Amino acid sequence: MDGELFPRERTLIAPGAVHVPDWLGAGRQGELLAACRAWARPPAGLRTVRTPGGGVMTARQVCLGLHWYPYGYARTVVDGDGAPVKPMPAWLAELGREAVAAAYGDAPDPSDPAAAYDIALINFYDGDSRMGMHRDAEEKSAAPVVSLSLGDTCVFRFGNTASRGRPYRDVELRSGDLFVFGGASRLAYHGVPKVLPGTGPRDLGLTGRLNITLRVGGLG
Ligand SMILES: O=C(O)CCC(=O)C(=O)O
Repeated sequence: MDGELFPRERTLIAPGAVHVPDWLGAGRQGELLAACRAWARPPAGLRTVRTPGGGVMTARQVCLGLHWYPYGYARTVVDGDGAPVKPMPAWLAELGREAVAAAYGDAPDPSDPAAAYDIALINFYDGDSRMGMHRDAEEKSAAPVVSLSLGDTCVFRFGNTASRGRPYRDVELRSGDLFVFGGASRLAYHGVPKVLPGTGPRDLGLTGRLNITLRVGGLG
C-alpha cells in the first residue's frame, strides 16, 4: 500500500515460517499475473476443486509440474479435463529458490539444499472465496513451501502442526508479499479465512486475489 508511515518488516511468524512484505516489485507482479492468465486457460486450466466428501473449494485452481487433487498428485488433470498438467517453468523454480534465500537469509534452509521447486499451485480467489485450514502434506520433501500473493489483500491464518484450531496467527498478505514455511512449520495448518475485495494495487489490473504456492514434490 502506498503512503505507509513505516515500512512493513520481515517477520518470523513461527519457527521456520517467515513473512517478507513487498518482496515482488510491481514489474515482477505484472509478469507473474500475465503468466497466471496464460496458465489459467484450457487445456489443464483453472478448475473448481471438489473434495471426496462432497465439498467444493471456493478458490479455483490451476497446477504446474504435477497436478494436485484431493489428496494426491498426478501427471494429468484427473479431476478435470484429463489433459496433461502444464510444465513447471525453470524461471519459476528459480524464483522459489530465491524466495527461500530471501526468507531465511543467513540461515539457509537445511531440509534439502539441492531440492528443486517442481510444483506450483495457483489459487484464484474472487467474490467470497476462502480456503479452510489444511496442511500441505502430499509432498515427500521437507523443503519449505513458498507462497506469493498478487492482487487483493487477504487474511492468512497460520496455525500449528497438531490441529486446525488455536494457537494460530493471522497475517495480512498483500500483493507482492512472500510467505515461506519450512522446518518445524512445514506441516503447520494454514488457510485463508478472508479476502478484502478492492484492496489490490490499481495498476496491477487484477480483480480478486491470486496465490502461487511453490513446492518440492520429492515424488520421483
Ligand atoms: O492462498 C493462500 O495464501 C494459501 C494457499 C494454500 O494454502 C494452498 O495452496 O495450499
